[in-house]
Amino acid sequence: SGKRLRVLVDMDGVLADFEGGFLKKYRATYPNEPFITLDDRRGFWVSAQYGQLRKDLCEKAINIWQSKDFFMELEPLPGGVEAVKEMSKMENTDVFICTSPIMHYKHCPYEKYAWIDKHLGHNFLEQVILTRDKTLITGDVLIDDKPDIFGVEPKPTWEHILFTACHNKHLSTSPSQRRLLSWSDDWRAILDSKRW
Ligand code: UMP
Repeated sequence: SGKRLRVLVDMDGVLADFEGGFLKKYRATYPNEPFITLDDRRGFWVSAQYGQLRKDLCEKAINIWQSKDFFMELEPLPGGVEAVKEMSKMENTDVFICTSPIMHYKHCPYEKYAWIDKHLGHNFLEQVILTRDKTLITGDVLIDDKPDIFGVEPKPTWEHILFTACHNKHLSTSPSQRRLLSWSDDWRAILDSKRW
């Protein structure tokens, strides 16, 4: 006891179904273009894998998440909203949503706030951190589906818990890298392991 636990939770791929939302809108927008099933997704960058499929598909992919209503209409991933609500009610626990908006800022930052308002409630907007560099943010844990999180701070305070996603499930990670397989996995044990 004594010190409060600070939990940072990523949004895309952890709370909101970015991959599923992308594939659905990509296929609806470009019904005659090839696509990559979620099972065949490899690597964090969707645009890079589409660019490898065919050069011009990189730009077509980017166009999908730059469009109005893309971020707003993402479905919640199973159990995520419930888990975040539960951990925010725990004693000595502070939860923040730590998310990197795309640089095409017309819709994304607004829609991220609107999504959190809709699914977690207006008061939860106090807990939002928009940053392109998560290494600057101090916390005990960062639950994030991106395998490599780097920035200007070489020694971030948080332990990165890799949240399993279609693009990272086949990755062999170092033995020290802990994973959360889904929100059905034991996230409470991970939090408890970081308490004093
Ligand atoms: N993103 C891209 N290109 C991709 C895949 C995702 O720009 O190929 C964006 C969408 C999210 C952001 O807004 O990157 C990921 O942010 P974090 O999950 O790291 O917070």
